[in-house]
Amino acid sequence: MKKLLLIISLIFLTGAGCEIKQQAEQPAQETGAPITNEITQPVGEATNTSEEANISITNVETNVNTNAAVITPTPKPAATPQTAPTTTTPETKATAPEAKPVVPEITEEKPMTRGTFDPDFVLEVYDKNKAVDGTTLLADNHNTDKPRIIEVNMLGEIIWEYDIPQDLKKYTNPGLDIELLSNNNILFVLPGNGVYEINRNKAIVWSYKTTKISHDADRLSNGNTLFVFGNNDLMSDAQVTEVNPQGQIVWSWYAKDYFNKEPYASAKDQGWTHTNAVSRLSNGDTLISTRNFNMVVEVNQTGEVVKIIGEGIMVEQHDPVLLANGNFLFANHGTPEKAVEINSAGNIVWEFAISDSKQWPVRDANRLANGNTLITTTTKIVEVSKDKEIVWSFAIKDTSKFIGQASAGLGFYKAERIVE
Ligand SMILES: [Ca+2]
Ligand SMILES: [Ca+2]
Repeated sequence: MKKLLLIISLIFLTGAGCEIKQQAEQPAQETGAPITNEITQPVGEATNTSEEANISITNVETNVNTNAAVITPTPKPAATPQTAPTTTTPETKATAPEAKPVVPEITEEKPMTRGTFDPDFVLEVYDKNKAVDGTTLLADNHNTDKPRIIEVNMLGEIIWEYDIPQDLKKYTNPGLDIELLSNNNILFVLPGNGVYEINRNKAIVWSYKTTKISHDADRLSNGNTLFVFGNNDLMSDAQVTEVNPQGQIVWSWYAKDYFNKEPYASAKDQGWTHTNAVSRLSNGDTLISTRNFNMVVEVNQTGEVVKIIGEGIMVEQHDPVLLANGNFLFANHGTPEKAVEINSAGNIVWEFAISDSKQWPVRDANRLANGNTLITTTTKIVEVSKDKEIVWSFAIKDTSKFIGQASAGLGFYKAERIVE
């Protein structure tokens, strides 16, 4: 039986590009001497997904052309394949104290779906042993001429892409929200325009058009779609609306019915409430992130507020999620911005700070199956372990235009790790 050894070694250096090197050695058919074939091609050109290979990933020095990758086609294992693992010893430069070698070893591996690496991005960290294997679906608006939804593999290669239609590309802010549906379609929000469902062939299969939508939409288990409106919302607006597949409004929630009183009534920052997230809980209640109130409210089916969550801790929070353990995880603004987990008593039980101003603002935090957290900032999507080690980091390479308020409508917005 063939045995496949996969060695992944990764060094990340600040500003480094990424080189992918596939290597294999096996006895030459006649001489027994190792043979190595190398071809050079840009990252992202067709890569062989069917051949079995030993893969090593090495970030290269900053002066290396990051388009260049050395890819060595791997012969099928010989009758007596070499089984001893080879270890790549990372180079550590004195000038790059951040260098962080990781040498995970995996003995069996389902082939990764390969794609095209966009040189505008950089895969800064990939710890094969600690990251949750899968793909990452994200909204990408680092090039405002080409806002898109992309799915990348763990190497950061794009394996699926949907460009927002040209006539709609101005509707990306605030909140180009994306969500993978159970039918493998993708639901996304174009703020100020509508919510769309597309299939993997990039055909729009459902939509609901309204100018009063922003930030977040969810497909519910009954087939309805729930969305928020918080971009310059008025007291007369519904902050949350649920529509059925036929586009009829079946439920709505008006903050004015409960919060037309101080200190809430006078709130104002890009709208009255700037409500930016909603989710339907298993008990039928609805969790609503009223950003300008710095809290999340749980409302019952008649819209009555039954619980206030995060008061005193939340600061312009984004995308709160109720975890399986009853805690809440959310992206929190403030200085520094953080991903924060609080328990049902309202105490912080975990947090991860993002102090790099180029990553402002932080707008998504998702808990993954192994306890890691996927955090989406404007210029990076980072996966961090429970003990706060960054185990995967996918970044926009050129952050020069990410300055202050201009960053809010640029770059990444939300991301989901998809695990089969
Ligand atoms: Ca959503
Ligand atoms: Ca989320």
